[in-house]
Amino acid sequence: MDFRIKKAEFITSVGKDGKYPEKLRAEVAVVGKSNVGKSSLINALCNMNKLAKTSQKPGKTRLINYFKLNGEFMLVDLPGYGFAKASKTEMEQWGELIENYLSSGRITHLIMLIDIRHEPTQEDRQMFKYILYYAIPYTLVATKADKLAKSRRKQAANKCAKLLGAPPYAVAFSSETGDGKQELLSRLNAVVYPETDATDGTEN
Ligand SMILES: Nc1nc2c(ncn2[C@@H]2O[C@H](COP(=O)(O)OP(=O)(O)OP(=O)(O)O)[C@@H](O)[C@H]2O)c(=O)[nH]1
Ligand SMILES: [Mg+2]
Repeated sequence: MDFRIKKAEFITSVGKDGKYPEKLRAEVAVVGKSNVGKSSLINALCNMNKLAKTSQKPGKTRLINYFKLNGEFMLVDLPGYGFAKASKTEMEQWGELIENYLSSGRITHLIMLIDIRHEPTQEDRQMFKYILYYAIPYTLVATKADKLAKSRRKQAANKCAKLLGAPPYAVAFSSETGDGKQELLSRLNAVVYPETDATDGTEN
């Protein structure tokens, strides 16, 4: 069945006060280093250009931003790490915000993004360790696939996963071309509606 995002709305931004919104049937969060394309991926999945704010400059998303999808589950945009211009205080604030969130027990699934063109950074490895430590189910996604020739995308994506120390598979994704979008939507469907064997029960 063709799972689609029919409705997406911004709900709230959460800072260090940790006032998370009401929990829905699932909460899927997007993590990765600054500028890797987290907010762009959310927009691509929702077919909305300006739902999550994006920027060419790293460090755009500073808070935990909640979007309610199809009125039933949350997709969460997180601030990125590895932002070169961040001050020490900003890095500490980021650490506190993210660690509190990762350990909150709210996350159903994490989508971890890595740039398809680069080796994982030290911070990517650290993030992956957190994911394993908190035992959060995850999907690895290699972004900006459009920057590589089509013939190289799958292999490069899998290599990113392998270098991270994960099982060697990542979805090759591009928010520019829509590469990997259907695959990621299927993952979302399976994560949000596991009991219905990856169908959302609607007739369409
Ligand atoms: N070519 C290409 N550019 C992309 C892709 N995804 C994002 N970008 C560009 O990368 C830049 C950063 O994208 P964002 O979505 O704002 O990145 P982010 O991970 O949310 O960054 P922070 O909020 O700073 O953590 C923007 O200029 C996007 O247009 C992609 O798939 N392909
Ligand atoms: Mg962002």
